[in-house]
Amino acid sequence: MTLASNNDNFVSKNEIRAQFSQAMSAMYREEVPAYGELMELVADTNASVLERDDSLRSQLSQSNGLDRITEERHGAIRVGTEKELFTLRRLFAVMGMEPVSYYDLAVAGIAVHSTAFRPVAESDLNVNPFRVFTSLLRLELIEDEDLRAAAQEVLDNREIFTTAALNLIERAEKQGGLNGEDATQFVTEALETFRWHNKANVDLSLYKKLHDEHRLIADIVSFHGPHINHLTPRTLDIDAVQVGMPKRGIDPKAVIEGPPQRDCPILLRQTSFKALEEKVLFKADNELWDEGSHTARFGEIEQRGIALTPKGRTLYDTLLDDTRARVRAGEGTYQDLLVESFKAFPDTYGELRAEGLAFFRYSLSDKGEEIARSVGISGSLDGLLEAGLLRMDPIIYEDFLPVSAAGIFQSNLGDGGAEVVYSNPSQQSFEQALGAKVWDELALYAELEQASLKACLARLSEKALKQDADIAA
Ligand code: OOG
Ligand code: NI
Repeated sequence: MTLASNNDNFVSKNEIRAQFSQAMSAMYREEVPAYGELMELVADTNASVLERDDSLRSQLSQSNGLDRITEERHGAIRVGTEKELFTLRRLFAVMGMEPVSYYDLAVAGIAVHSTAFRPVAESDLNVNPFRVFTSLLRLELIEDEDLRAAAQEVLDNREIFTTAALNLIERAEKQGGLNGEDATQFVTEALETFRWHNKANVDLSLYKKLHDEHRLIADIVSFHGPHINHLTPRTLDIDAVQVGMPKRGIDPKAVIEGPPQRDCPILLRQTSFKALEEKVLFKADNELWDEGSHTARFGEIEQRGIALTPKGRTLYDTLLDDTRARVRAGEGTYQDLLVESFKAFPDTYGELRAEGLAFFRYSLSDKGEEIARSVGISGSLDGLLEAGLLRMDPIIYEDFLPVSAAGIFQSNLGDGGAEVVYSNPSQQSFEQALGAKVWDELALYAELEQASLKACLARLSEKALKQDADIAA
């Protein structure tokens, strides 16, 4: 199949991304059958939620979300070198995915820092929201000098991109896009970078040393490329899917990460099934292979809620910290204490707005449309909302939560992994490797809110201003 192209003869980036995310999904379903099973469970759950919840259906169609339900998903990869990250940025740019936000996953006790490549504009997110959470290994945080050198050598000698992919990236950059044939080939070639390899790039002894240092370091260094380690469909009822997993023979992690269940969902809740142990062949002498195994790949689900302002995010972080401190103090179960702590987080959209805790998209209500057409009006946001002229819908959080990611990491490292929490952010060195600055996600949400409000105010006041001008004339 050749992708349709626009007037410049270039296929739109959104279209390339949609094709890529579909190809990735098909590949992963084949590689990890439990993921296919999870996708079916999620589709069934979403369908029954939409059947019983008319207001959610209306809200989703208002914010163009209805078509996105089954498409909504992210994936995650981990790379070993600055050069790999730099080229990945260029590869994702061909599909309209840009680095948003900086995450220091040292909070998970892991020597990586990360960003998420995703569409930035709301209209592009609406076409296809696919994101790839991308982590860069920080080899400098490994203390053992010999091990660090051995890992560096393996990484320096691998090429994670096909030659054709590299050529097509360059062509896309030079031309400003790809034609149908090139775009189709690009998707095929780009996919190769994320494929699973059951033959390792190292011998068993180096693998074991890397693994002893940290399982994720072994995962990053030992293979030919950054295999996709999970994909994540969106669910409308994460609690139902969590309960439904064991019934389908899927083994979920113990708790759902993020905020508790609420009337007005905030940020991001996520859970996963535990990573599978897979057979791997390790390099041995005389072109022979040693048999071993590696545990890395899993499936995850996410449920997204409203994006929080800095004030809202601070409250979220504080309540989460409180919960964790109380669990450590033995005051109760994580789940109970989480629910209790979060009683302090307002749970109506009215309060969330009035207290400046969350971001909203404004549009004219039917009454507002009527007024705009007939007389026009101006007024404050509060006044216009009170008069029922504006409608407000949540702006959905499109990014990630490092503490939640840490929870997902931990559950996939096997039980008994000690909780190491330290922080060692270095956004500047990350951006230097990336060859670009990351977008500030909070600024993006604030801009979206302001733009929606401005558009409403302009429409409402158009007639009123015109009448004022007519009177003056
Ligand atoms: C990244 C984990 C982050 C999420 O959903 O928070 C992530 C990884 O496992 O490499 O995907
Ligand atoms: Ni994830």
